[in-house]
Amino acid sequence: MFDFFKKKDENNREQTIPEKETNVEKKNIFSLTFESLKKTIEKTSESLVGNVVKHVEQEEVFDEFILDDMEELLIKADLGVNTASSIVDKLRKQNNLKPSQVKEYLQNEFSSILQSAGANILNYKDNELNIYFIVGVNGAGKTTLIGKLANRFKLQGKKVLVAAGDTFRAAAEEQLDIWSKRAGADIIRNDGADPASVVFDAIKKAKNENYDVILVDTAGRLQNKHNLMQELSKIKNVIDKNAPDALRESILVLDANTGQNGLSQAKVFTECVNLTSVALTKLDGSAKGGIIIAIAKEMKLPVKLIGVGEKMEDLKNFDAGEFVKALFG
Ligand SMILES: Nc1nc2c(ncn2[C@@H]2O[C@H](COP(=O)(O)OP(=O)(O)OP(=O)(O)O)[C@@H](O)[C@H]2O)c(=O)[nH]1
Ligand SMILES: [Mg+2]
Repeated sequence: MFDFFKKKDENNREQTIPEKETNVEKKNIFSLTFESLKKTIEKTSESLVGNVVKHVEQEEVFDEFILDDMEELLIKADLGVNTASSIVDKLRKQNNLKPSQVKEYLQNEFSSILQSAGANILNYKDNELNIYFIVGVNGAGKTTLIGKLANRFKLQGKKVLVAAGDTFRAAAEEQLDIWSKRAGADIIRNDGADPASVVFDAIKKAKNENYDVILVDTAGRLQNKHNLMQELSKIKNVIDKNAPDALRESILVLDANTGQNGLSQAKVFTECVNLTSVALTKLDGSAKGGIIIAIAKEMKLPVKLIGVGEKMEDLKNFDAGEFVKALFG
């Protein structure tokens, strides 16, 4: 499979791959099969759907006790208080619904919430510079995501530059260096420098040398550290000012196991850098994937990528329709 893309790369990088073939390859490399998706979100499905449905569906009517229980179970499944109560409040008003229909009701609700957050496809413009600004708390999986994304873009024949904007943590640049070498991407690093200046240099190089993609790594930071959050705004301003015509995505990397704290992360990070999407990492084995729905509902932010393991190829596209089907399937 990989040879297919590599061959295209070596022979003629500019040539468009016929759409039909691209889709086939994308489905194989960049998407989980339905069965793997089901397995990956098994625990999330149990907590978000299985537990609720089991508790509710045998009842005769939706009385206040059952509705309260349902709300509590949804909150426990990392849906967040606001999203859980809005789903239950809506149900309260639909007095013709029976508890036996709870599964169908939840499925429709989750689908429409995810759809209303926007498209799941990572934005990319051909023949333009595409800048992906990667932010998140410590250890969320930012550097790993960049390595995986660099690999993905290289497989698609793109010219990729990685900007080592984490000049803070010891060995961060080294880690990024290893990932970019593995992916075959170039790197800009300037150990100990101001991250904004590394990003400035990266944009300059990318423009001069016609890169397709810049992936900007940043140091992990807790959302309550005001100074560090200000530093992110500064980097974002450098990107906006120096590459106003580039396609720009600001991606929040969220560890799926963070649960509801992810909402507070999304709120503060988006205030600083105007997020366009979320990458949910470590979904493999997590029972807390319900946060995807809370973020869609409260922040109107689409999840575009999911991390399902530590290896290069363990980055997959998120497909809201398939996700809901697998949750309920
Ligand atoms: N199982 C699993 N592990 C992951 C995934 N993504 C990242 N990890 C692991 O999470 C750990 C942290 O990953 P990093 O990429 O270093 O995280 P980071 O956000 O760059 O960390 P800081 O730069 O310290 O803030 C590593 O051990 C990764 O292998 C994933 O999707 N699944
Ligand atoms: Mg890192």
